[in-house]
Amino acid sequence: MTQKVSVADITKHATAEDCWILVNGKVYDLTRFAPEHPGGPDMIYKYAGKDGTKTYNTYHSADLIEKSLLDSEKKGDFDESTTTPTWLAAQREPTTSETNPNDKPPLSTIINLDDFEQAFAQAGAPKAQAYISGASNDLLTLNANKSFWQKLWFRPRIMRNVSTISTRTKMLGCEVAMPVWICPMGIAKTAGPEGEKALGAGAVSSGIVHCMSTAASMSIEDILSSAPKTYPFFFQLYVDRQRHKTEAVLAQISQLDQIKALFITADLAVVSKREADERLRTQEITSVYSSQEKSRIDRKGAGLARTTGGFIDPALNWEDITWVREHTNLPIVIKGVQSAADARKAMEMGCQGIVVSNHGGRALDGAPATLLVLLEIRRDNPEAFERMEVHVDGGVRRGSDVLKAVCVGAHGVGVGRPFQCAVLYDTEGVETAAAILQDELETAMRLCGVTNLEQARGDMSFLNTSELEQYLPKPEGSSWFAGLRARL
Ligand code: 173
Repeated sequence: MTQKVSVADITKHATAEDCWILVNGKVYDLTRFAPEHPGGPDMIYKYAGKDGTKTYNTYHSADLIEKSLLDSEKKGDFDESTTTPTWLAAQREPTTSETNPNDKPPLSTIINLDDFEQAFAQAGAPKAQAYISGASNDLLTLNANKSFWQKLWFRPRIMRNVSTISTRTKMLGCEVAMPVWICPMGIAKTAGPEGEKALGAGAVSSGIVHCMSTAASMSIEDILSSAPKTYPFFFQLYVDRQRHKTEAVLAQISQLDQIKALFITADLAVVSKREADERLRTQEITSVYSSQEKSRIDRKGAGLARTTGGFIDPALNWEDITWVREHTNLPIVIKGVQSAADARKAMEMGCQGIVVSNHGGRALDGAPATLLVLLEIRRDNPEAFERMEVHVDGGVRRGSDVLKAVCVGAHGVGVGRPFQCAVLYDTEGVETAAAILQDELETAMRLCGVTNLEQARGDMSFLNTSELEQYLPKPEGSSWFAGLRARL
């Protein structure tokens, strides 16, 4: 028979050295686990001797805690009959940043992807908003990603009978309605209660693919349950400092037929400085902790990203591709390529694909706009597009951006924040975001005189790149700077 744990019992274990917490009706001893909690120990100590259910459920799948703890740490069922008004009052959150009282605009008023981000800014939980919309330092790369798509112009053809067109294509072996995938993004449950399930189900009804994140707030099985048993997904991998954990993840996903490609994130060796996120978190911590405890908070700020990203292995290097290959037969896609030289390296290592990405401006601020890198690869290493799939993400907000990417040669395009913000409206929001992109892509194709994507793929005669050329790095060895080095 399971042990019953009373309020009096829990409150006896309310310190970092002896820390019991109530989660979903069960009481756990988290003393041993807290220091290794990926979200940082403070997030756990905040609920020592208390009910942490609400916050736990915002970030994690229900079964995670059971999987992470030893049997001896599972203390038993919470005895509801022992609650007192004082204890219940003490369980109220000390911060208001979890919720936002503003109403969200009706979904019918949303007509483009930017509207989703605006709706989220208005009605999403402030902490989630800071995390999702945020990017590194001065947001240089975030803004450049978006604005450079607007410097690439079309050269349309006319009178080409565009009454019937198709956006259907194949990405990494998967038949899709259009060459768009939903980027991997952490903790989607902070955006809406259906979280990653909304991303999965929305992808299914729109005929596109969701690339699920290592940092998801739901288990892989939960996310897969949003789709029919044969529907494809991609999986994004962060390599863990504890390599055996990554090996276990690879073993797990290798068993799952629905996962069709492995995207290894390579552009975030360390979590960068996300100021919006850090400002909010710092405020929250300041209001919760005593001044003595505050000294534990380092000078690097304490945003959600930095406190949860410590597991990411900065030792990751090209040789590790061989190690990953030993643990999976899936196509390997390197996500985060930011130069033609690294695209070549991935190709030479035998990878099946790359994603030209700078993590949506959330990694190195000052990294080039992804469109510029895509063009650089096309100029300096066009073979890459033949020998593997070249994908791109970052700042894509219009179906016409998707067509532009395809004309440069891309096989697929990742879209992130707008989909995450659409989770505010659950699956229907995600479907609406995809339908908007689909409609915009079709319209752009018709108005460019393109009836199917194979006609346009890699055909730069549909594009005018003159405005962008000045921003491209000079080909290797020919720059003024390289000349200067040679003279020294
Ligand atoms: O961009 C991110 O926020 C991100 O990829 C991440 C994932 C896990 C932990 C920290 C950051």
